[in-house]
Amino acid sequence: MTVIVDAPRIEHHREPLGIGERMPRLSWTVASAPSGWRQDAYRVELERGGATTSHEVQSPEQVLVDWPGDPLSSRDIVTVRIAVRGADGAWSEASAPTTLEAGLLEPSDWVARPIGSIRNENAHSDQRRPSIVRREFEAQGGLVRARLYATAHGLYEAELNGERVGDDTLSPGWTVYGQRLRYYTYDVTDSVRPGTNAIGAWLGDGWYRGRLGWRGGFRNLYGADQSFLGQLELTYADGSREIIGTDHSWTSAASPILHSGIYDGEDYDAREEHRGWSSPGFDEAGWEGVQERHRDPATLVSPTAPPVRCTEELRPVEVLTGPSGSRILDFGQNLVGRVRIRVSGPAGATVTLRTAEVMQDGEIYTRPLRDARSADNYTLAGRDVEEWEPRFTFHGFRYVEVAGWPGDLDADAAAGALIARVYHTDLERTGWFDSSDPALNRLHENVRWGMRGNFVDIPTDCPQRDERVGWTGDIQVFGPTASTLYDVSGMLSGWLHDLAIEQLPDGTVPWYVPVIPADRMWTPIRPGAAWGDVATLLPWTLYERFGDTGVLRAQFDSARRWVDLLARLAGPSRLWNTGFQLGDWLDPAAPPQDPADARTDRYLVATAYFAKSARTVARMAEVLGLDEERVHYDALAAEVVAAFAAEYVNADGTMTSDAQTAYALGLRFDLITDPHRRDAAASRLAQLVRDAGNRIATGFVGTPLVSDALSAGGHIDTAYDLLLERECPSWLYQVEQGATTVWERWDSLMPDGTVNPGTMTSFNHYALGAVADWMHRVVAGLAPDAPGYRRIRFAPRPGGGLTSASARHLTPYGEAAITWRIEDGALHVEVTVPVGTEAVLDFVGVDEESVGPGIHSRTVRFSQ
Ligand code: RAM
Repeated sequence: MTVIVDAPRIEHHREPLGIGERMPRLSWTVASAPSGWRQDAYRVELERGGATTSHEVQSPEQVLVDWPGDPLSSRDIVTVRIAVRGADGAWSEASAPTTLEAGLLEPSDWVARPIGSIRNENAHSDQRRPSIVRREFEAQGGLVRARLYATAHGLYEAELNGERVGDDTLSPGWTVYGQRLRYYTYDVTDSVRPGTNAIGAWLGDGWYRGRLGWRGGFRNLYGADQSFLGQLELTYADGSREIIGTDHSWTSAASPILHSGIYDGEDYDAREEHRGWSSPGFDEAGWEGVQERHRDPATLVSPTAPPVRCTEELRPVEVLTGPSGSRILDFGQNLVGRVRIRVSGPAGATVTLRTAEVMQDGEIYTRPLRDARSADNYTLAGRDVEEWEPRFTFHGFRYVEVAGWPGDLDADAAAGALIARVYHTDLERTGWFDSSDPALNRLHENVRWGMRGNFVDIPTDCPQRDERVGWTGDIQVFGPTASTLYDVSGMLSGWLHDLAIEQLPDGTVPWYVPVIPADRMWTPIRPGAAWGDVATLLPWTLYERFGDTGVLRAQFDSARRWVDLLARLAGPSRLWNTGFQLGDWLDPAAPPQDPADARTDRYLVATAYFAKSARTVARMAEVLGLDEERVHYDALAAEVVAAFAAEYVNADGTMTSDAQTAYALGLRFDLITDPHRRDAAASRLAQLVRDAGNRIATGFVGTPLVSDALSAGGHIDTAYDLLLERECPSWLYQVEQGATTVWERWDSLMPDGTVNPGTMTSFNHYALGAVADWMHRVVAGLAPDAPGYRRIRFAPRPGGGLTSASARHLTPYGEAAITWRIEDGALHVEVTVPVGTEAVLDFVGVDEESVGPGIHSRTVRFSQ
C-alpha cells in the first residue's frame, strides 16, 4: 500500500480564499498507508508566483503545523503540497494541491470608501427604507483574475452584471463591528467581461442598525448609517491592476425592500423594482448620488469560518386549513431559514407569510415569538411568474400561514410554489451517530437541527423570538456537542475573539456576545457562573477536540482575567457565594416565571465553576509552557476545591444541596476527591434519579454533566434509564411529543398539549441537547483521548436494551469510526483508526488494549 496524502487544509478554512492569516497553519490527513507506518518527517512545497520552495521538517506532527515559508502579503496566491516520509526513509508523492489566497492584509489596501444613500433616511423611524447602490465600469481584455472584497454597515448582497455574487447570506454577520468588521472575498473572474459592466449591492439593516433586543429592543445600536464597502480588483495578464471601489461616483435608489428586520421579516414591493439595475446599460433616471462615509480600515478582518448559506431545501409535507379558514403549510421540521415563493397574480396583490414553531387549536401560535413579527410580505408586480425570497432576515419555524395567495393554495399548488430554505453557518459536518433505537436517533437529529438553527453566524440561544443573541452559558454547555457534530473551530474561535473584546476591564464576561443593552437583569453586566466560564471552558473544548493550541494562546489572557475576577469576588474563603447568579437555570422544578429558582444552591454552582475554571486555566498554562501561571492556578484550584468540599460536601458523601446537579458538578468537576465520598455521592445521584422516576431533574448546568457523572460513577444502567425515559420531563418526552428540535424548557409543550405559559418558551434551544456528546463518547464509544483525537478512546458502554450503535467522526487526522452490536451474548465491535493516531480499546470486562491505525474487530462476552 502506498502512502497517499490528502490535499492540505489551511488553518480552519473550508475555502482558503481571502484569508487573513499571514502565517497560516497547515494540516493534512494521510488517506492510506501500510500497516505500522508512521510519519517521521514532512515536506511542505510552496509555489508562489512561479517560484517553488520546499521545506522539510523532521516531525510526526500533521495538524496545525507552522507555516514554513515567508509571511503572506495581501493577495498572495500560494499553492501548497505536502509530502511525508515514514520511518523507512521513503517519501510519499506530493499531495494534491490546495491553493490559498490572502485577502487584503493591510489597512492601506483599502482604497474604496463606504457609501450610503444621500436620502434622508430618518434614522429613527420604523419604516426606514433600505437602499441599493450601483455603478458601471469598463474592463479591458486579458483579464486573468477579478476579486470583489465586500462588507457593509448593515447587511449586503452584491450583484455583478445582473447576477448574484457569491451564495453567502446575512453577510458580514455579527461581530463587535466597531473593532472587527468582516469582509468577504469573492472570485468574480467569470462574471466580468471586456467592455461595460455593472456592479451593485442590496443593503439591509441587519444587526447593525435594525431593531435588536427584547422588550422592544433598540435601533441603531452600532450606528444609524447604512453603507456598502466594495472593492473590485481586476488583474490583467500584463500584471496591471485596476480597482473599482465604492466612492462618490456610485448612485443609489430606494430599494424595493420597504422594510427589513432580523426579527420582523421583510416587506417587498415588486412594483418598485428597478429591473436590470445591476446590469450595464440600465437607465439611472431618478437615481441619486451617494454619500461617502467613514470607517477605519484597520477594523476590517477576513472571516475564520464559512459564511451563512442555504444548505437544504424542504417542501411542505402538508397544507392545513385552520378553523378560521387560514392556510398553513407544515414543513415537517422546525428549521431556521426563510421561504421562497413562486407566484402568479395581479399587480398589487400582497402575499403574507407568517411563521411559527408550533400550532395551538389548529392555528399557528406566535406568543413564544414575543415581539418578533416574523412575517414577510410580498407585493406582486403582476408578471407571469414571480419568484421571491426575503434577503435580510431569518425565521425559526415549522409552520407558515399564507395569506393573500392568488388562487387556492391546496397541496398541489403549494408543492412547487413554496419552499423552506434552511440557512446556517455552512460548517463541515464531522459527527454521525446511529443506534438500534429510533427514538434515540431522532433525539440526535433534533440536537443536530437545533445546532444548525442556532449557528447562524454566531452561536445563539434561539432563532425565532426577539432575542437570538450569543448567550455565553448556552454555548459553554453545548460546546463539546457542537464540536462533535460539526467543525466549529474557526467559527467559535472567531466568536471568542469578540468575547475577549467585550470582556469588561475587571474581567467580567458578558451574558452574551456581542453585547447589546437589555433590561436591568442583564444591564449593567454582572459576572455569572456557568455563563462567564465560557471564557475558560470553550477554548479548552476547542483545544481538546481540534488540537488547536493557537486558540489557547489567543484566549489565555481572557480566561485568566475571568478567573482572577472570581478569585477577587470569592476572597480568602475561596467560596463564590455572593451576587446575582442564574445557577442551574431551567431546573424543571423551577416555576415558569423564575427559571433560576432551582433545587441546587446557586452558590454551590458558582464555586464549582470557579474551581473548574481555575484548574482549566492551569491546564492552559501548562500547554502554553507558562510555568509560573500553571503553579499559581493549580494552587488556586486546589484551594477552591478544598473550600467547596468543606462547604458543600458532607462527611458521608451527600451534599448540602441534595439535588442531581450538585452531585453531577461534584463528580464531573472532580470536587469530591475522597474515593469513599465519591462513591457515596455517585450512589446518591443514582438514587435521586431513580427516586425521580428517571425524569430529568436538572437544568442548563446539570444536564450536560449528569449522564457522565452516572456512567463514570458506575451507574451506567441508571444513565440509560434517564436517557430513555419518555415521561415528562425527559429527553424522549420531547421526541414523543413530535419535537424535531430540542426545546428551551423540558416542557415547552406541556403534557396537556398546551404551550408552557413562561414568556421564555422556545422550541429551538440547543443547551439541553448537550447529551449528544455523551451519546457519541459513551453509548457508541468514540471519544478523544488526547487533543485533536491524536489518541482515540473506544469505550462503548452498551445498555438500555440497545442492540447496536455506531458513531463516526472526522477527526483532524481523518475518519474514526466505531460500530457495535450485541448478538448471542457477545459484543461485536469494529473500529476504524485513522493514520497518525493511536487508539485505546476499552471494553467492559477485558483489559485495555492499544492499537494503531487501521480497522480492528473484537468480540467480547457481554451480558445485559
Ligand atoms: C434566556 C436565553 C438563554 C439563557 C438566558 C439566561 O433568555 O434564551 O438560553 O442563557 O436566558
